Amino acid sequence: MGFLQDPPQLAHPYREDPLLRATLRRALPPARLAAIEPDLQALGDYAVMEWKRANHSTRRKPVLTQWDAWGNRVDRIELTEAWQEGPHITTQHAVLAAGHEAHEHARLEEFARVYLYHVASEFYSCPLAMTDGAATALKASGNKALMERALPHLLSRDASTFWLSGQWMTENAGGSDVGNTETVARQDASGQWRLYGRKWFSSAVVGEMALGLARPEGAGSGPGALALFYVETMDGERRKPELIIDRLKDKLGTHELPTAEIHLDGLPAWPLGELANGVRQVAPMLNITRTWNAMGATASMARALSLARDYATRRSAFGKRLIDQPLHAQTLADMQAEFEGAFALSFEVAHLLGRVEHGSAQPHEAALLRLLTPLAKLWTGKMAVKLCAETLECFGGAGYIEDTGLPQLLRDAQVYAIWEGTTNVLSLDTLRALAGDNFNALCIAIEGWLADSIDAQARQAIHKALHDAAAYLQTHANQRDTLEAGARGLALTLARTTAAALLARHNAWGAQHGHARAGAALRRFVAHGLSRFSTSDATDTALLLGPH
Ligand code: MFK
Repeated sequence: MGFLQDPPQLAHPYREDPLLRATLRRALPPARLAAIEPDLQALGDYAVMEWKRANHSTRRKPVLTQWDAWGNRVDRIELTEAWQEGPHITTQHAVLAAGHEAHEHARLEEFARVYLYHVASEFYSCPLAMTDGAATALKASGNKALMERALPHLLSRDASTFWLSGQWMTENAGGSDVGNTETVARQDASGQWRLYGRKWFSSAVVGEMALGLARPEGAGSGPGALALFYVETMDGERRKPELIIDRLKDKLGTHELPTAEIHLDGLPAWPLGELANGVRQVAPMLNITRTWNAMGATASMARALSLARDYATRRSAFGKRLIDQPLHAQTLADMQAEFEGAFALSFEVAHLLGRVEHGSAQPHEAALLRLLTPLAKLWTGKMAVKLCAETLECFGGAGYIEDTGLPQLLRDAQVYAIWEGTTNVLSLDTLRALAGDNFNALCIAIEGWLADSIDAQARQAIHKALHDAAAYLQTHANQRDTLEAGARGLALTLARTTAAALLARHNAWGAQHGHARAGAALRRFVAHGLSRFSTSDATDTALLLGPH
C-alpha cells in the first residue's frame, strides 16, 4: 500500500476553542460560567462523537411515508439518528430553557450552547430556533391562556413533555413578501377558527405546534390584514387529519432536515392577539430565528476552520506541512480574522438580547439590538458561504469528495443567506431598523466599546467608517430608491464596523488577560477594510440590465 493521508480530526469545540472560552470568561461572572460549564463540555463531547459517527456511517435522509399498506393516510416521517436524539440532548442540557431564565446572561448562556450543538444537530437546530421564537412571540403577545398551555412544553427540561414549534409563513405567492399570504382563517358554526391553505416551506412538520399567518375571512388584502394564529398539530400520537403533508422538499443542503410542503384543511387555530397586524406580532419570532441563523452560520464557520487548521498540520506538500507554507498560513489566518469578527457580532447580539429582555440594558440598547440583529444575520450568512468554499479549497481535491463530510459544509452554508430573509430583505430591514434615532444608538455603543481601546489605528478606521455611513445616510435621506439600491453596501459596512469595535473591546480585555491573539484578529480584520459601500448609479444599473 502506498501513501495514505491522515484525515482531519475535529478538535473539542469547547475545551480546545480559546476564542469561545475567553469570550465567556470576559462576559460572564465566574459563578455563572462554572454553572454552565458541564453543559458546554457535554455538548462539545456530543459534537466530537457526532463528527466521528457521521464519518463512519452512510448519510441518511428523512423518509416520508404517506400511506400504509391498508390505504390509511399516515404521513409518517422517519428521522435520522441525530434528529431522534435531539429532544433528549436539548432538554437534558437546557438549550432553550436556559435562554428563558430570569437573568441578563440567559441568552448568552443559551447561544453558547447553540454554538456548540448546531452543526452536530444536523439542523435539528432549525425547528429549535422556531420553538424559541414561538416561546418569545407568545410571551410578547401577553395571551395568558396560550402561554400557560404551550410555554411549559416549549421550555421543558424533559424530553417526554417537550414540544417543537413550526413557523408557518412562506407560501407560493408570499415568500419574502408575506403580505401575499393566501391561507384563510374561517370561523366554524361553534366560533372555532380554522385554517385553510397551503404552506410551501415548513421545516418543523414533525413538531407539536406552530405559529402561522393567515388572513381572517373578509379581512382586506395586504400584510396589515394578516393575523397570527396558534395551532396544535397532534391528536395524541397521530397527526391531526386537517394537516396534510404533501411532500418533502429536495434541497441543495440541510438534507437531514425534513422540510415539507403542507396543506391545511380546517386545522383548528387560535389567534394570539388582535385579528390584524400579524407581521408585527410574528416579528419577535423572526428576530429570534435570525439570531439563531447568525449563530448557526458562525458555528458552521468555526467547524470549517477547525477542520482546515487541523488538516494543515497533517498534510504536506512541496516538502513542508501546509501550515508551514507561507501562503497557506496567510490564507487560514485571513479566514480566522474574518471569522473572529463574525463571532464577536453574533455573541454580542445574543448577550444584548438577554439584557434587553431582562430589563437591565442601557436606554440605547433596545434600538441597538433591533439594528444589530439583521446586520448579524445578513453578514454571517454571506460570510459562511465564502468561508466554507475557501475551506474546501484548503483540502484540494479531497474537499470536493462527498464522504470526507466537507462538501456538506458548503451546501448547508448556502441556506443561511436565504431562509429567514435573504440578504437583500435583511438589508432593507436594516433601513427599517435605522429609522428614528437608531443610528445614534450604534454610535453610542461603539464609543463605549472603544473606551479602553489600545489600538489607535483600528480606532481611527472605525471612526472613519462610522462617519462615512452617517454622511451616506444624510446625503441620501430623501432618495429612497438610492438608499434601497445601496442598502446592502451600507449594511455590510455597518456590520464590519460594529465587529471591528467589538474586536477592539476584546483586544483591550485580552491585553490585560494574556490573550495577544485578540490584537492580531483586530489588526487583520481592520486591514481587510471596513467599508463595503457599493456604487448605486441608477442609470448604469438600467444600462447593464437593458437589452444587449
Ligand atoms: C440555525 C437555524 C436557524 C433558523 C432556522 C429558521 C428556519 C425558518 C424557515 C422559515 O420560516 S423561512 C421564512 C422566513 N420569512 C421571512 O423571514 C420573511 C422575510 N420578509 C420580511 O422579513 C419582510 O421584510 C416582512 C415580511 C417583514 C415585510 O412585511 P410587511 O408587512 O410588508 O412589513 P412592514 O409593513 O414594514 O412591517 C409590519 C410591521 O412589522 C411594522 O410595525 P408597525 O406595524 O408597528 O409599523 C414593522 O416595523 C414590523 N417589523 C417588520 N420586521 C420587523 C418588525 N419589527 C421588529 N423586527 C423586525 N424584524
